[in-house]
Amino acid sequence: MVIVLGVLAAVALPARAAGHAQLIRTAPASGATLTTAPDAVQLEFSGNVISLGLQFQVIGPGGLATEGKPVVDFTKVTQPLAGGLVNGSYQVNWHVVHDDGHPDTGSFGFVVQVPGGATATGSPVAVAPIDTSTPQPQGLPVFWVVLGVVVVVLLVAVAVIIDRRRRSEAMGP
Ligand SMILES: [Cu+2]
Repeated sequence: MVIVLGVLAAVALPARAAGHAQLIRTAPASGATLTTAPDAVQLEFSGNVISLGLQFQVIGPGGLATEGKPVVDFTKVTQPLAGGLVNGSYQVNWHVVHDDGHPDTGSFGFVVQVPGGATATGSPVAVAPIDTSTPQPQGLPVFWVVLGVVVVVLLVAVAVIIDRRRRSEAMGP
């Protein structure tokens, strides 16, 4: 039994290390036609997603349909939608970062077709594409560098003063 488990682990571990978590499910499903307007879009991955670098766009006939920020719950990311979505095609563009630090991006579409539902009025709203570049750590602000130098200079000055006092006390009568 132990040997069997060991062999299984040896086979399974490299396969797991080879790639990060995959998207395993979306709600609504890709290509779905819904007769009830959804109140959220949810992605489910095979591994955890971190709360950093999350970007969601849900673009419908009336422009952006998202409301509020996406929420991460371990392997699931939920993006709330505005109420009363009009009928038409919606495109979801997403960008997440897996817990191994790798970014992941994708898109899918669904159709809202509520019987007797409203349609968009006016011309479609242009939406800029999401920024899928990996967030880079920002450079150290000058303020903190200057503060660091000042602190070091003060510490050295204090050390010198203490050292002089000790020496003068030692040389005293
Ligand atoms: Cu990865």
